[in-house]
Amino acid sequence: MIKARHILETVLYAEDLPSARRFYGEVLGLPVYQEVAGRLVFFRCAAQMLLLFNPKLSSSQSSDKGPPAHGTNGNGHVCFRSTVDELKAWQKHFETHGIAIERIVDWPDGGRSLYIRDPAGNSVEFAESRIWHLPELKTLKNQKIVVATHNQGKLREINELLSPHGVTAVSAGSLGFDEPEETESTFTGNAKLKAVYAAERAGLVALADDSGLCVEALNGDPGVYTANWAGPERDWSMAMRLVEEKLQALGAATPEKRRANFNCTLCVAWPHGEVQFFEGRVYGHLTWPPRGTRGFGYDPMFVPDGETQSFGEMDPARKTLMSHRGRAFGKLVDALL
Ligand code: ITT
Repeated sequence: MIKARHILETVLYAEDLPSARRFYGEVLGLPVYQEVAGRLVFFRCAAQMLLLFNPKLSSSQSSDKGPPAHGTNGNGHVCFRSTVDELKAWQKHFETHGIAIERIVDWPDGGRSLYIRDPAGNSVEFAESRIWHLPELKTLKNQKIVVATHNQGKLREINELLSPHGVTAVSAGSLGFDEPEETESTFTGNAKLKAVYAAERAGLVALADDSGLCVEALNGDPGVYTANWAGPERDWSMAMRLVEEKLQALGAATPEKRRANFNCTLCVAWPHGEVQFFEGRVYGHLTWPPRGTRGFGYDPMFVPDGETQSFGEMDPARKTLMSHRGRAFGKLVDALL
């Protein structure tokens, strides 16, 4: 189902427009985009617009060409950013819900707005970003992307997270790409390195995941070196044993002394070089001996807070609901899907 995501315009009302203009322009530092003395001031605010209307004038607007009337004496207003395809989808969506389209405006400088009313009579607009000469927000929807991981466990979870969103994912391994050496000392640095490496080779958007287990009693180790602790053969039983030996050497026998968290940093690299990051964490404790055969890596020894099962015992869908990867993905979905 289509869902509203980003607000393109926020509208505020001020009868004393000069004072409000000073506040938003000089105190908050927003640049003025357009103004009509006494009637309106439009500010640019990063990728959104802040519109200031004098309600006495905006609510009495009567032309049937421009936007429908809205103002504090009448109705409020909100505008959601939409692509051309989304505008078509919204129109169909409102028709199936029996909601009347109040007006469709094709603006002289390009771009289309579609207006409806909410049940309280507020004006709700859906508009292309270009009505404000703003670029479309990026989306991964209906794109083909490379998943820059050689870890089959991660790949499985990432594919499950992406598939409901119409994203076609191919793995870096299936394209024959080798693994870049992870030379950075932070999750962000390594996630970027892997994503940029794959994006440059494939000429496609790439998604990388750098993750790890951080154990409090071990001062955050193995952290970014989590995979290395499993050796070149990626022997996870050995890696878990190594963590356990270090905990036992410290006499860490209670859950409080065995606190740990998984971190996941996702990096999306666009072919022209831009990168975006999304981070998620899950806190819990380490149990011994390992329990369960589901999941991958250190899952059998990690028990998330509030749960009795380890990630290795848990149903995969339940793990995703609370996991570091699931949380990082939630942020990615909000921003890009
Ligand atoms: P790529 O770099 O190819 O993605 P990798 O395994 O080398 O694969 P990392 O460098 O990010 O990946 O290492 C993260 C390690 O942390 C990973 O190998 C797992 O052992 C562990 N890990 C990450 N997420 C996990 C999860 O959900 N459950 C269990 N272990 C996890």
